[in-house]
Amino acid sequence: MIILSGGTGTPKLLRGLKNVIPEEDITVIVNTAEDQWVSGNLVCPDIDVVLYTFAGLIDERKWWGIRDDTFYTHEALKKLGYHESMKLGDKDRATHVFRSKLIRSGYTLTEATKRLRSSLGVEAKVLPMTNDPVATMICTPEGKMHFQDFWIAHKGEPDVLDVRFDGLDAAKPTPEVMSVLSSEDTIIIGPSNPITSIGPILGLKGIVPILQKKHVIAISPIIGNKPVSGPAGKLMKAIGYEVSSAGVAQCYADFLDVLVVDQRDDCALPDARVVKTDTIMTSLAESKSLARFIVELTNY
Ligand code: FO1
Repeated sequence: MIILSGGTGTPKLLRGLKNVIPEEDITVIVNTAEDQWVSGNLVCPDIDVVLYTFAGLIDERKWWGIRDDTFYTHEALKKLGYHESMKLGDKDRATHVFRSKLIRSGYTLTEATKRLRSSLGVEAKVLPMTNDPVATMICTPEGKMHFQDFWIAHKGEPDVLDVRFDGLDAAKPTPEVMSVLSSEDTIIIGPSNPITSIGPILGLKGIVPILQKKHVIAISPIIGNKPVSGPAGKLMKAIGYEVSSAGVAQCYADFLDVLVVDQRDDCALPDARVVKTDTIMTSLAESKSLARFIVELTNY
């Protein structure tokens, strides 16, 4: 089963899915546009949340970082007068140090992620969307800033005028991504923010034409007019989409076959089938239940 992921919505589904089908049957294609070099190391939030979820390490209170991590290095840096806006845990930082060492010695991000998977005992395939640098930049009245600076340092508060993906036009999807996408008939788009979590994957050359030949099932991260979590609403509105499941369907209009929406949502679509279930995943049981629903829908 192939799933596109970014942010924290889809990992909640993966937490359930790994209990419903064999983990080695899952391939996750992950957004890398929110990656950022912090204090000399490459932090890949959307890859790490997926790795930590499969490894059973994710901090499920925040959906980033490692459970029960400590922050001694982050605090020590602060005492020295250097403040990292991304609060990196000590064990989490080890992941970034190892990944960056591999990258500096010539590994691609895909190869480095494969090494991390094996060190963490993750059997699912976790594929970065590209090995090339791409950065989500948020244009605000205060200037253009990296997504992490907007979300963490500025607490997601500035008005959003536009969203740009620096480097996306020149970036190529990896051969591994192209190969797995070609190999399956059904592709799942997880309940992630369609603009900044899934948008960069779709913006890579060649991805949309492949999806147009596939059966694409997306899960809406919006219920009514509110995103389940995160900045999806603000970002969708800024780019001119309605904040609703219909707005999500518009983002995927070029290839969408089925949209899974919450049972409380009254979405109806002219060009895609709408199916309803409980999409809120505040517990493992709810994650498993949505995962079972998706597995049945795909005739896995
Ligand atoms: N999110 C925060 O709101 N505050 C943080 O200090 C923070 C640190 C952090 C460190 C590592 C990591 O992998 C993710 C982290 N995140 C933090 C989450 C991150 O900003 C977003 O969840 C992702 O970019 C997904 O959209």
